[in-house]
Amino acid sequence: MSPDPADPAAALIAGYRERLAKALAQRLPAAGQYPARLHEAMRYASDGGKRLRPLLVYLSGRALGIDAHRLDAAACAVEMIHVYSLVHDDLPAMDDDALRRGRPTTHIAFDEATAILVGDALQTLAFQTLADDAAGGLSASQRLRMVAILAHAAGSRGMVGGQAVDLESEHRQLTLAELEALHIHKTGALIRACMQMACAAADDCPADAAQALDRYGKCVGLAFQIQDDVLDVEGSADTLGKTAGKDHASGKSTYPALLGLGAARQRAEELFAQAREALGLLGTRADALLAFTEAIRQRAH
Ligand code: GRG
Repeated sequence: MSPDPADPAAALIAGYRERLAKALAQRLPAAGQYPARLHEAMRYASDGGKRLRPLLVYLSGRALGIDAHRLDAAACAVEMIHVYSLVHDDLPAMDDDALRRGRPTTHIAFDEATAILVGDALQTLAFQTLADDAAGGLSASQRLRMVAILAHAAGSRGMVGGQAVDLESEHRQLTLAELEALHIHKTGALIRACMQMACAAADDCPADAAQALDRYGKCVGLAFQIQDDVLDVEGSADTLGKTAGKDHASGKSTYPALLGLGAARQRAEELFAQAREALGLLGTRADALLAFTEAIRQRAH
């Protein structure tokens, strides 16, 4: 998902990636700090990944003319919530996965109880990060707004709610509308929150720009999840296992299983096109966000 380094948007994105790595390293508890093992596990879990959500925060902020230092806390906070969700999702009580980001999952590398605590601690640290961010130069009401946006997106009316329905769906087949609602909550809500937090960092975000970014966020969030389902099927040797609306490996309903691979790809393409269209209103200021959207669209994993 790395754009061409000769391209100016790619250099900008690489710069934001580095910026995020530094900002995150500063905010995560230092190695060796009491309790050392938990903090080591938090750092382990937070390492790597595409950093899609923080990049969306920085690039949306750029499209609104906001200085990156005002966005550091939001970029870190959304990544902390995302990492916590992955750590918990990988637990035996949920997806029971042994590998994540090409390495043993946190509960395998450490232990199950530690992985639960890593998720808990990353979640609280996300909100502390937003609340404490005096260096970002945001007003208290802007920080409060970000806390509210992120809490709503991560909670039972957002990501956690989507996860709950996802778990229920192992026992019954979802309709397409139910699957779409699940994804809008489980994956889409946090992605949409990236754009909303960028808007909150603007001192005076024009309503039409906020609406355009929100529409963009909704489309990209859903497209990303459909694409994830498609990539899962394409990466699986046993594509025949995805029939009758369910992924036989996980028992869950997926887009390719419900619609067929071609129609699922087409649905993702439509949503990416709508996302691009939404950015039109922001003009050239959104060029880097547009380039990043294209890199997401073309990702292979
Ligand atoms: C356990 C509360 C709780 C929530 C879990 C998002 C989620 C909710 C679980 C992840 C399940 C999953 C693999 C969904 C597919 C789309 C997705 C969110 C993939 C992982 O995100 P990436 O690709 O991961 O951005 P990296 O590792 O690049 O950060």
